[in-house]
Amino acid sequence: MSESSGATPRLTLLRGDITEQQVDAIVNAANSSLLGGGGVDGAIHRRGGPEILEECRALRASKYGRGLPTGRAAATTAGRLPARWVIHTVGPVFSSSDDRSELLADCHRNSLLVAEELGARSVAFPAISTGVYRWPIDDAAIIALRTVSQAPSSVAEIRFVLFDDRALTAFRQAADSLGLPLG
Ligand code: AR6
Repeated sequence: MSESSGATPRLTLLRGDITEQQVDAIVNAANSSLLGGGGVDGAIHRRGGPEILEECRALRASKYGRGLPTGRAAATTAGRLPARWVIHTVGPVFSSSDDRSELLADCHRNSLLVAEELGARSVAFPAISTGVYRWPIDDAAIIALRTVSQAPSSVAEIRFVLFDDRALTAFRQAADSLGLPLG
């Protein structure tokens, strides 16, 4: 059995600001342009400084000329942030008529794959798609936690950083209903 398929990452939930996290990699809820936006994306670029945008532009000029597709993930430096890397992923916009849950799950799976390629041991996620993209927080929490708990990973700690009490409560309840132990 490979090292990565044997380990179970420690799962933690906390209320806070993802830009302040002392982890190897933080995940950004970006958009396909990779050129910044509001919400967590805006905060990461603002606090991380121009180096992040420079690397995003380089990704657009090379591998992702048409933008980063929804559900995919790509890494840059974290600039001035305490983390070493930012893993940018593009969540789906919520739709009540079209089930895009697999795309939201892909964001989590692909971000963890990129983290593994980087050699990151600790990764912090925001609640992807639950802001501007309007995904209901209770459902997003179930998808996020179920996906990371099922993805084989050599990452030692997966941390969800929730911006408000409502989101923290939703993630705690989701962990409880999925029977996931929290570290
Ligand atoms: N730390 C942790 N969580 C945060 C922070 C922060 N500093 N700031 C906001 N949140 P959103 P989306 C929470 O809108 O829904 C951007 O313009 C927020 O409360 O950032 O995936 C991008 O460029 C919410 O729960 O991302 C895209 O265009 C969660 O982060 C679009 O928004 C996600 O909210 C992506 O929309």
